[in-house]
Amino acid sequence: MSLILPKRNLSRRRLLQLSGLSGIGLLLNGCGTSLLSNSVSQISEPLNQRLQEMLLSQKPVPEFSITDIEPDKLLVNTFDFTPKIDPAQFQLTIDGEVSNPMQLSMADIQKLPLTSMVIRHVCVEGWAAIVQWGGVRLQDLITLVQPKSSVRYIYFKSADGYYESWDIASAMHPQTLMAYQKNGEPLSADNGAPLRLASPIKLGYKQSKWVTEIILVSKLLPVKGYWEDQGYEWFAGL
Ligand SMILES: Nc1nc2c(c(=O)[nH]1)N[C@H]1C(S)=C(S)[C@@H](COP(=O)(O)O)O[C@H]1N2
Ligand SMILES: [Mo]
Repeated sequence: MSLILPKRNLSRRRLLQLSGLSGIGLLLNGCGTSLLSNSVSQISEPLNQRLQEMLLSQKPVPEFSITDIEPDKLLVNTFDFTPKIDPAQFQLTIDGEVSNPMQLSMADIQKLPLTSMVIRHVCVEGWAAIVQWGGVRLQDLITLVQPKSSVRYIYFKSADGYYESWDIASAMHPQTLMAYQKNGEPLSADNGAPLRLASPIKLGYKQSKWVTEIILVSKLLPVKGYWEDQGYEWFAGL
């Protein structure tokens, strides 16, 4: 029963309404002191044209059904330690080459539309698992911060020191989520709570757990990712 989540398939038009001034104002009522609501008054522009066009060209990957979930197959794969994060104190910072840098609490994030998907997680070490992830679309968070048209890449910093970089098109994909639920339950600390990346289009090592900061940039740095900097492939598409 807890596996069945409401699935909100918002049309693009509806999402733009939500991202617009009036929609966000309604959506975020009641979080008057957060930085998100302070900056919503500045959100009046649509997404830049490059990213808008990118969204139109993206096709979703077929999903599995709830009954396909393999609860025991997702192995915890943590290379250093599991950071202890108090979800009430947690703030996600989104900055870089953007017009509207933001800090969002979990309460702010959970007011945005919830997307749930059942996909296969594939680890390069030779195991895979069908998992349900629930969370906010990364494209919605990116839209909120208003990226400059120069943006091509996105960095993710994690509380355990892990770091990753992605191409912006993969980050804008409709099934790339910042997840806070796994298999219909709140995400556990081991699986990346309070917030982690989840996407059917990238290998497991691209899917950072315990993400604390998202940085939008025009150029890749010499430092690309925890595993990539040890020789693993950077794009790591599935
Ligand atoms: N911050 C952080 N994110 C991470 C890792 C990690 O060690 N630290 N391991 C990666 C790898 S290799 C995989 S397969 C998945 C595993 O996710 P899980 O532990 O929730 O199964 O997390 C990825 N994200
Ligand atoms: Mo992995």
